[in-house]
Amino acid sequence: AAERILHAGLHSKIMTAEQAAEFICDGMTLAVSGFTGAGYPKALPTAIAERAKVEHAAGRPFSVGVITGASTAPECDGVLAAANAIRFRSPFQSDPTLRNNINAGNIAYQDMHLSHVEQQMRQGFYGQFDFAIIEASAITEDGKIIPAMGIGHANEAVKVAQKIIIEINLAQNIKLNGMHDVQADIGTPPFRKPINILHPFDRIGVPYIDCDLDKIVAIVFTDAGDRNSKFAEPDEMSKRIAAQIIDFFSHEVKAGRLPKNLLPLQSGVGNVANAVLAGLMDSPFDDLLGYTEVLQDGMLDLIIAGKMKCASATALSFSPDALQRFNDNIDFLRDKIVLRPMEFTNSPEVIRRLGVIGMNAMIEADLYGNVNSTHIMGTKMMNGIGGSGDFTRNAFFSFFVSPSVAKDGAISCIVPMVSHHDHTEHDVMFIVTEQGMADLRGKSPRQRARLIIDNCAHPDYRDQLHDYFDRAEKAGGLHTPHLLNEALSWHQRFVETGDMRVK
Ligand code: 0RQ
Repeated sequence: AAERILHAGLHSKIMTAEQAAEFICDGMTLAVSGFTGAGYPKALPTAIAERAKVEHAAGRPFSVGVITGASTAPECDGVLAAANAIRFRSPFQSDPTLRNNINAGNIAYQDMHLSHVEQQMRQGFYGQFDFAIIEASAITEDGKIIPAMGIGHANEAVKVAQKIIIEINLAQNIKLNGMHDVQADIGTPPFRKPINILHPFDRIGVPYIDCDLDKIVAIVFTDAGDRNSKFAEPDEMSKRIAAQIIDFFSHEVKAGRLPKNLLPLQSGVGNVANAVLAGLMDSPFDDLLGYTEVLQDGMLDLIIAGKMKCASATALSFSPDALQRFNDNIDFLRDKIVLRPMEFTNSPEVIRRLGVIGMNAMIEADLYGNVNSTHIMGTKMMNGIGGSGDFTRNAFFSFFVSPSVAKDGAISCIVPMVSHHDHTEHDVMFIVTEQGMADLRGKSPRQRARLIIDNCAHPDYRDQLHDYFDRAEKAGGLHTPHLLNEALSWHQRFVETGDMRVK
């Protein structure tokens, strides 16, 4: 373990996770590293959760605020939520125990555009950060922190926190050293400087996180792996969605509106997003580029196969098999993958400059192209908006993908009005389901509605949608027709009967 901490002066800070957890007290706010199941601490959260249980058993309150990069895993968000140790959580999560507690009203959750998080930490919107808890793969001789598989907000966390606890993960490949690009200070408005990324692979910083070593109060070890969830093999549904996007790319290249190697690709979380990238493997496109926040199996395989030249991300989120391929090929991948803080991977400035193609999954879209990515039936949080808004609004092409129905057809993912707005009709360019694709560019709301119903909605719901739209048009208000007392009735029907279909 000692070879992971080359700075001799820091050896005296090494202790067990249980000892380090004693520093954490009720009411504190913690900046915890982690992004989409990578780069989160594995040992310390369990020790903090155990501490919470002891305090609760003694009749004392114990809960903390937790601000991460994005989602973590059961051994971080899960154990803390199960121990009732979280009072506030931001900006993204996907753990079932945490989600249930948020939706039961036990945990206050703020859903945030990920590109906003670091500047809000800097500006003190979350209050004082008592501790940063950061996963790292090593610490160099001069005390530089080498992150692990994800950076997220870790660079900002160590800057703003009063004290720092570092969790060194012995399971992480030591050869990750050199793959990160942590930028220098970009300043604060009105003196903020441009982020000088002109190509997805431009390096503009240093390959480590710099921090005030006096703030480090504890270093703990773990050898637990990242979340490494398995992806489903792309099913027929995902393949049909992917094929339409790839056909569209071919069409645009032929028409001279897209370069032959497309534009830098961003792909969201989940199986469909992964399937689009898997589909590109057999496509005619070469020398692809990635500019994304989460790099999953599909993109890794494109790079290993030589189809993608390089990719920029803030976290590597792999299935167990893909992790093996990553480690087996790490020497080849070192100059093809760069990991940055999420403030940079998700920067509207860079996304707009590079002309990124954004592809994200949705929960539902409405007739006019408004998209809900976060709420089930308008009231219950699923995961969060994550980076989907950063990319969608600033992308060269913004795609939203989803199967046309959920829950065996009881829910239509095309509805009269979305039950929560994450991405407005102004940002959404393409909606794609297994039924077809709607290109919303250059179209008025009413033109969009017919296209979305006919191309994207499931046949079981088309008549019902046309009926709603026809009656809304007759009711007047002919720019964006709606029947206000009926617009959310499909959701209400599902809540009451378990089915959106009119029987
Ligand atoms: O529920 O698992 O209980 O069956 O929602 O649906 O189809 O498996 O889709 O896993 O791709 O997730 C939008 C949630 C889609 C995700 C969302 C139910 C459905 C199923 C999941 P079950 P699928 P996915 C970069 C980008 C926001 C963040 C983002 C997400 C479950 O993509 O969180 O884009 N996006 N980040 O049955 C009720 C509907 C439903 C529905 C599906 N209309 N109503 N339930 N479901 N449609 C990454 C980061 O930002 C970090």
